[in-house]
Amino acid sequence: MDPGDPRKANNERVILHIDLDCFYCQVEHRRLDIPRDIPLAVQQWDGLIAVNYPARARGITRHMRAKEAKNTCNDLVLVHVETIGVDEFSTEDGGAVNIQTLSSDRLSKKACLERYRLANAEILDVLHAEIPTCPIEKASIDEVYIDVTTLVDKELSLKDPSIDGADYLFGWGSVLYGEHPLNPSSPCDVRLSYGAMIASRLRGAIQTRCHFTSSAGISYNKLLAKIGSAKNKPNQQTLIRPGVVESLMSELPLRKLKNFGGKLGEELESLCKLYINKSTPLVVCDIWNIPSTKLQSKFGPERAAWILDLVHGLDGDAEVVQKERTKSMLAAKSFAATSDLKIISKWFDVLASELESRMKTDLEMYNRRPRTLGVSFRSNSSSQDRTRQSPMPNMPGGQPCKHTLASAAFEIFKSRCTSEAFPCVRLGLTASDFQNCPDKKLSIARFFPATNVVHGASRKSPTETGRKQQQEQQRGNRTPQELNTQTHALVEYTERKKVITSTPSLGAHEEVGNILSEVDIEQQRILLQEASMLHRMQKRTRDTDTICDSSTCVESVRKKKESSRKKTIAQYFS
Ligand code: DCP
Ligand code: CA
Ligand code: CA
Repeated sequence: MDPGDPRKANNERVILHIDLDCFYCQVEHRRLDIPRDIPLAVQQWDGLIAVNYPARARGITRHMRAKEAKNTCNDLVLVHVETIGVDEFSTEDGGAVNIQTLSSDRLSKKACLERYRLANAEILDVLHAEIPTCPIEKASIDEVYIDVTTLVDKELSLKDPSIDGADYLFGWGSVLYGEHPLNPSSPCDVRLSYGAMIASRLRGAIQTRCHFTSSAGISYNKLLAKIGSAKNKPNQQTLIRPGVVESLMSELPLRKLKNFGGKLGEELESLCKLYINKSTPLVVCDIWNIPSTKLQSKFGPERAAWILDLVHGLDGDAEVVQKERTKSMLAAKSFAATSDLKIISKWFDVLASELESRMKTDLEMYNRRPRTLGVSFRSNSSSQDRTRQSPMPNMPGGQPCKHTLASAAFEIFKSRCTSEAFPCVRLGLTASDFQNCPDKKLSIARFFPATNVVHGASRKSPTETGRKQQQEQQRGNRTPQELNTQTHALVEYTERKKVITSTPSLGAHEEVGNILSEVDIEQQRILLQEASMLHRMQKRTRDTDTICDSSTCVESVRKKKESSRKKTIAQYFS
């Protein structure tokens, strides 16, 4: 940032952005029990919409045609998204709808993404259980922002003053962006280091309970946290400190910055090209070369200031807004132009079937019902959908019913849409305006009852009590050797963390992630302190050439600290 620039970052918050790695692929790996090292892609009709990392290494990219991908990598596993349709499109029974999992006919079926939405709900459930007090904002089907500032503040207030400040500056497996190590006398660095610990724990919990890897960005605002999570994919986390924005923006492709993906990005690119002549692709900080007067005349003073803020890594301290439930549900389908009401009616059967399934799930999970039904349509002479809304019809027995939805939608269409809709190329059904139902308290935990079955379509996640019992059991079942291995892993990890700019091996990282995911924040704090002490003890004994294994360290630490601690690492692991 230009030293004369009045912009100043508020770096007092700690924001995490967690993004799942090749999300749809991981859902399919888990569902079909396909080993993670097999190249796999998820296709929707002809095109690929998700590609796993082994397949990426073999040259497969998103948007490739399925056939081309198979030619490039002949052992690529292709999984088609779930489809939903009406048999032969000519059912006589009022629209019996089958959900099929085969790659199938685009002309009579629609893609259904419900299994990925459910996987997302599982992840949110894990996050809420881990950090119930922090705002979590669902940003898309596979990413969240989390404001962990209050948690970090609490941790800092509990910090053991006898422990050297520098010992808190672990990256917890983070790749530290930029050249400089974390600075123990920088309050922001210390806070971000704690944020990294929490990110590591959350990723460990997602891995342990859902069997998904994720990547995270840790920074002081949402904009930078999001850049961070994409920086070192897959299965890593990146810590972005103040002071590195210039170098960050000098390597970030212009169109990759949030808000610059669409038309605005295009306009900025054209402007940049007037002022710089370069053969390499434009990066965000190239915008710094556009004279501010030009930016202002093109976008107006307010928008120009906003653009410059973004380019300087400032997002107006956008808040993390607690948001996890959709405000509306849309099932939509594009098709060849038609004015045939019979065909329209069949598409409403398909759309109603999907909406019914989603409304049922939502009712189970969140105990709420939509009050408004929307019918949207597009004629082939228009580029936009139009919508007609109506109160949601009463459902028999209060349960979402596809027949009721389909006939209500068809009636709305016939009475209020046909004059503008034909020839029609797209239809949609929307449920919105949700209202909580009285009485029953249902939760996502109830929706995934029973035990932690990991594979298959009927994956279930444990209730909170079940989870705790399971953890107790797992802990109790560990052999001394296993416990010692974990202690070693933690100690070894502590040492690795000292070299924060290097990426720790995934093995050690996962192991520590697993340990962290099983303990609450208080125990985590103790583990952190103990681990740093073990590290120092080991270092000291090495320095004096004394032979000392980690169990001796554990014992001496335990003795030394026994009186002042409720629980030590030795107790925890023995
Ligand atoms: N998706 C889609 N169509 C797109 C982009 C994404 O259907 N044009 C779906 C498939 C992805 C999921 O959304 O799995 C999440 O999108 P991401 O952009 O986060 O991509 P991935 O999670 O697949 O990969 P990465 O590891 O790069 O985040
Ligand atoms: Ca992703
Ligand atoms: Ca994403």
